[in-house]
Order: sequence, then structure tokens, then C-alpha cells
Amino acid sequence: MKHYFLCFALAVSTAFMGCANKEREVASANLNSTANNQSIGSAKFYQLNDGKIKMDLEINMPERADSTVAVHFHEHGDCGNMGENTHGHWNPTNEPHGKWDSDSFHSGDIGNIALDGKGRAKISLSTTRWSAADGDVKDIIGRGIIVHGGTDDYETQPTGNSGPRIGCGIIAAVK
Ligand SMILES: [Cu+2]
Ligand SMILES: [Zn+2]
Repeated sequence: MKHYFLCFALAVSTAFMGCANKEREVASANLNSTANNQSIGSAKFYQLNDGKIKMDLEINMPERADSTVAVHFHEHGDCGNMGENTHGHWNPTNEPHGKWDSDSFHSGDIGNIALDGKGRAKISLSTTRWSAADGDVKDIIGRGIIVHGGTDDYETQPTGNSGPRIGCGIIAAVK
């Protein structure tokens, strides 16, 4: 009898974990050109069951084929004034600007992204530095995403000297 109960409990918990493993989309951003407001890509954010948030980022800029752009999260979700209204890099942990996964960096320092011969790129990354929980200091909802026309040197403070703001989007909650 005890044995049957154990099997049943295992089966139930396995089924439950199967459900919890599913990624849930919690936020997204449409990226638009600051020059003409045309779509240049998107970012989708998923809550993972290990507490991390995963971002799938796609850029599609044929006019920038075979070049490198730099991407950061900026403080404000306002793409006005050619993206300038997003202000500086979002920096909830008070760290210097730097390269993603180095010793210290801003929590939205995605960094340089190489575009292929068609001007496309897809990257995916997961981190505990982000949250979609209201009131959390790590909450990414309402932040801006800026695509820069130059490359991030990962050293110049506090911007990486990444060039003009050619694309912009706002991270919005998905309900
Ligand atoms: Cu930036
Ligand atoms: Zn930065």
C-alpha cells in the first residue's frame, strides 16, 4: 500500500513539474528605427521556473548588413527625441558599464551584436539580473531598449561609446 502511494505521489509531482517547466512570456518590446519609425526587430521575455528571465532578441536591419550594433537597456521607457528620452543605461545594481557576464556591468549591457549579410541577428540569453515583478529593483518592465549604430568598447563610462541611437523600444508587460 505504502509503495502504491509513493508511486502515485511521484507521478503527480512529475506531471506538476512538467507544467512548471513551460516558459511563460511576461514582457515584450517592439524595436523601431529612430529615423523613420519602421520596425527593426523585437525582444520577448520569458519567466523560467528557475527564477531567471530569458530574452529572445531579434534584429532585422537590411541597411546595416554585415555590421555590428550595440544594445543596452536604458532607464526610461520613452523613445522620444530620437531615443534620447530613454536617458542613460539602466543600472539597478550601481555598477560600472561593462561587458555582459564580466565582473561588473550594467544589468542591461547586452553589448555588441553582429548582423549577418541580410542585416539579421538572433540572440537569446537568460539571467537572474532581471525580474518582471512589480516593485522589484530588477523589474525590467517600462525600461527602454536602445540599438546603437556603433560598437560598444565595454570600457568608456558610462556608455561604452556606442554611437548614435538608431533603434528604440519599450519593454511592456504581456498579460
Ligand atoms: Cu545604450
Ligand atoms: Zn552600460
